Amino acid sequence: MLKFTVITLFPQMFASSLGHSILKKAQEKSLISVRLVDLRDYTIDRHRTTDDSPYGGGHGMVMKAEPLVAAIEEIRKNTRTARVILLSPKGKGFTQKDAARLACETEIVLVCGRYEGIDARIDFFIDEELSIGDYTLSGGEPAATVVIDAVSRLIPGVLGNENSAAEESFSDGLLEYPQYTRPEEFRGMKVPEVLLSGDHDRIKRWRREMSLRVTRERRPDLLAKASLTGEERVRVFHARAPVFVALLHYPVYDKNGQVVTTAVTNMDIHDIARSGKTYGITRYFVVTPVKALQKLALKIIDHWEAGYGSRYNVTRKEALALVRIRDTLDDVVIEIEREYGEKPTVVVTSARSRALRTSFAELREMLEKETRPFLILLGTGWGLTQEVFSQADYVLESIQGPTDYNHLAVRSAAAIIFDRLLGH
Ligand code: 9D3
Repeated sequence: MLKFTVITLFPQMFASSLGHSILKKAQEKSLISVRLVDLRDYTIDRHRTTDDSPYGGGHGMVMKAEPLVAAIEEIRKNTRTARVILLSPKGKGFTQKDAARLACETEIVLVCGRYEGIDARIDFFIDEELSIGDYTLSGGEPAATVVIDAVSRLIPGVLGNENSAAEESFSDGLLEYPQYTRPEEFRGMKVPEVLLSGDHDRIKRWRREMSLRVTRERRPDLLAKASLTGEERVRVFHARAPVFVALLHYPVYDKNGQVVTTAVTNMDIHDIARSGKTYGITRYFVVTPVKALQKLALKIIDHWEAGYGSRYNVTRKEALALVRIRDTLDDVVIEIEREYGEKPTVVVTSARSRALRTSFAELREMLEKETRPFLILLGTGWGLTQEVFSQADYVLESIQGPTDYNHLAVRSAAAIIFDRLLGH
């Protein structure tokens, strides 16, 4: 039996929530009890006041400490083990973990505040302070109701089926899979075929998959803490479009608008590889038709991959493993298509602002929703040529700082683009 005692100015507010359904049954079965203590009964003055104006001035009223402490001490006299909890907007956020912890107590005292706050000296008479979320309530009563409900459900016998609580959301840290009941078709919407299949193994896998997807979509913060298998962890984080990057050294413009081949640089290879590795880029193509420059690029990579550098700096080796040197953009597109069975969606970037740009947010959303491969093209020199632009499916908006100086190194632009499209 878990005893709740609620100290409140409005005991009537609890009648409805405690008088129905699960909490009503839990009390009838003596699995929990709820005693409502009217704070007004612990006032000491003729007017039975519970609030007063704040020292130091300011609007609103402050809840007096004396009646609250009188009520708490009276309760503590009878039960030394009672855990006294103040519901307050500045408390620690109440979670399922707290509910599980509190379900092991024998007596919980919930103190509900009203007005703009409570005299700070109450702190010495309470064990902990809980909030139920980042929004403003009119008082602690709805929060106390929430705590009683969430805690009671975890007490053995309160729910009809012992497993229902465990099966629900948050138990394994994931959101719930979608549920359906009769009819099989409603307003043209059919129940997923798998649920009618009778194949319980398949149903279980489908539900797990849907839980993972909905959690990734709506509460990616939960995934980090959820209990996933290693395989699930990999799958759920790759259930997005694979993103390829190509750094084009040809065809690009020089500063006079001539189509040229630029030189391959050590730093562009290294730095974009490291940013790419950090943001989960699938592969980084360095495109140049010049054999001598290809050789140079390979030498740089080989030094860090297999040569002395591989022992000197292991993390750099991991990043450089993403790099491939290719002759032309067409070779890159064909290679991705061969591997993924689908032509990549080509996205070009440019420092110049133009009409009809796809925003970072739009592309980010596409990358999250889709599974077809994307190829992001980065230009060297004075930018990608018109010919490359005409091959593209999307033109990404340019990066704009607060000044009119706009001369980012391509590796800096790459890092910013990766963060905007793929950063947490
Ligand atoms: C001056 C700023 N306000 C804090 C946000 C004052 C204030 C507003 C509302 C002080 C107390 C309240 C009443 N709220 C609660 O007692 C409360 C609460 C909440 O407002 N949000 C989330 N959880 C809780 S638990 C208790």
